[in-house]
Amino acid sequence: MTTSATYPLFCMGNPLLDMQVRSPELLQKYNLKPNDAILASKDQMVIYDEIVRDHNPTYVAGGAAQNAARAAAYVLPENSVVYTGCVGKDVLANTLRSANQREGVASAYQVTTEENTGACAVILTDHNRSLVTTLRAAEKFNKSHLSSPAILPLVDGAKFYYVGGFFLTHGTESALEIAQKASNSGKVFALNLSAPFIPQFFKVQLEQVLPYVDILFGNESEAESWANANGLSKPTDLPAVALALAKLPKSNASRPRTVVITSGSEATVVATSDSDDTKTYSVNKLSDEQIVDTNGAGDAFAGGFMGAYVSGKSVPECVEVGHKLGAMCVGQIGPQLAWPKQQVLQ
Ligand code: 26A
Repeated sequence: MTTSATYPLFCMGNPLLDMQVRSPELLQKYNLKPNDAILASKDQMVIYDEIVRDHNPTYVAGGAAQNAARAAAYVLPENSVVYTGCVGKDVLANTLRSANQREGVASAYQVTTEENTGACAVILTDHNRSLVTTLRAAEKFNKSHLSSPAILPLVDGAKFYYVGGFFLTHGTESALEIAQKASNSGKVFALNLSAPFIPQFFKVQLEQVLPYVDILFGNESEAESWANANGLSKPTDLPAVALALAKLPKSNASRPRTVVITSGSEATVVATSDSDDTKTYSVNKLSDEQIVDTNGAGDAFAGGFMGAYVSGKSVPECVEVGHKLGAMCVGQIGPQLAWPKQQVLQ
């Protein structure tokens, strides 16, 4: 990144290269759920070599927040989105940089020589995707990067922030720094729950960040996981769970918290802290033939929503843009959108 410009939307997460394969056998062999996102256990670490050796994977830029950043850039004017995370000094990182550049995201990576760039094995079966991640360089991200001379102006210059819940596996201090800055200056901080294991196993970290969250994204299984971890009586009642999340204490009282829970092809639920009612927004179901794979669909939704939000659109309009980009992503291989660019924001 060579520019000193500032960008309205600052995103942070784990930059990963996705390695996609379609293989029910791999699900079985590595004991994976068809639809999940996990960190690879020691025993599962051999999956990456096996995929390269035997499965001819498709490589695509991934990393949940980075996917969302590219989706936001899709609907915004040039120079609107910057993304940070930690990569290695390798060709994987170059692939990610190229995708960002092509799609209008400025890469403000921290670069480590200690590890290679992270990777995610994406095992596709039917319309499901199982994500198995090795973070490598991504978990070497250091909070000092955020106050380094090149990055600090980008942090301070932004007006909207988007952080992946996945980042809380190692980077809670950095997430808190951004979240608190945003809250103290009345800017908008958005977080994605990212995966069921985040509210389950990173409950404390999530609790630390939630008071600063203005916009919270999640899907039905993440909402259920949060509800279970917090003892809610009806963990599958999405409107009730969304409302409970919206009503959690909030540090910046100048605007309500908005909680947006997607549910695949079922309706999206939105709750806000200033109301006891929730709203639902139906989703246009795609036919089987229109579905390529579902990897990155939730990120495309969140990124589309954020892009529209940054443009000053209302929440119903943001949901509509999110639905459009989610559907568009499902029609492409992996976390990608349709090119040449289609006009999404009116
Ligand atoms: C910490 N973990 C497990 C992760 C991820 C992740 N991004 C950040 N951290 N595990 C999977 N992903 C990404 O999620 C996208 C789909 O939503 C994958 O790289 C994939 O592109």
